[in-house]
Amino acid sequence: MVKPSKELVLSLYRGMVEIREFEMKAREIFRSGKMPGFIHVYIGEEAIATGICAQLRKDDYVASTHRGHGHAIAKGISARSSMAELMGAIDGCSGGRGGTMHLYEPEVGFLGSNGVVPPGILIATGAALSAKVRKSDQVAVAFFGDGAVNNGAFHEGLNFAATWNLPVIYVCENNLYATEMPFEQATKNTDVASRAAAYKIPGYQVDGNNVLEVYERAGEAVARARRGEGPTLLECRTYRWFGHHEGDAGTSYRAKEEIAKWRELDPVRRLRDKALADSLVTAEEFAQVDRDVEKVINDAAEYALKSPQPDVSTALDHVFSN
Ligand SMILES: Cc1ncc(C[n+]2csc(CCOP(=O)(O)OP(=O)(O)O)c2C)c(N)n1
Ligand SMILES: [Mg+2]
Repeated sequence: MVKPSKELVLSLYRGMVEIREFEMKAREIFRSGKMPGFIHVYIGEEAIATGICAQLRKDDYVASTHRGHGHAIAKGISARSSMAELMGAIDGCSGGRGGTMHLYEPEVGFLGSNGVVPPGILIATGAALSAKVRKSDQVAVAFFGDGAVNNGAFHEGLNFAATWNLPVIYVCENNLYATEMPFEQATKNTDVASRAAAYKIPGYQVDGNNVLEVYERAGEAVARARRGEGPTLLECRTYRWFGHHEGDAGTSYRAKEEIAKWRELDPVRRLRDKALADSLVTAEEFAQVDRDVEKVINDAAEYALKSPQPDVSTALDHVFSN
């Protein structure tokens, strides 16, 4: 791997810490009973959204999943409007009408978190087709879990994009479980990257808890897509620290030793420890980022908790075309 600059390390660190602190705060608010619906947090997987989105332009596209807060923040939706949306409040990025699984902000290329499991694959494929037709030089990224790869949308999306050389990067966040279902019980071929061969496109397995590795692989895939050479499949191996959603402890179907092993591979701590050991960044510089992010997240929570719910009289707004 190429030696990263100090600026890059600090920027990736900040990106991951912002997602982690956002999710910690969201859990806290959810547990206080103030947040409607239910949420799926991304803690443990921050390196993937951060490393991939750091290679994207603002006008590139991202289609996301039910576990989408990290993707949204990494693509540029502010912590304020993301948290307000989780609260169903009017200052949320979808005006409070979507909530956690419908974060949406086309101005930053974010084509939505998604309550249904695989369609983000097809949404990103469509966005990539549009970019190709318009010759806009944009690329699209689909994030999806291991739970999506045995669904028809995976085959349809990858086959179509490969055939048309579309500028799209398929990012499988393989955290080894789809709700309580271990991936090895859901499929015989657990090597997701190897499936790229079926479509004659490049496929790589990536350490999804190593942000520098994700960043580097994403850079190659994005460059390839922009050159018009077509899609890439990246399988990022990772693990969610907590339950599938808030309320699921995540311990009845996963061994405590397995959870502990993956926590040792904490992507935030790994980046920090490596940069400190290489004397690239000082502890004080990391601490400054931590303090800055804490302010941003506390401010976002305060903002979201103060933001009003939409008025009942507006219930039919955005439903019918005028
Ligand atoms: C079509 C469809 N089937 C089932 C569900 C219920 N469901 C929500 S998340 C999920 C598992 C997703 O697992 P994975 O894709 O691995 O993502 P992860 O939660 O591990 O990040 C399921 C089955 C759904 N939302 N949509
Ligand atoms: Mg999964």
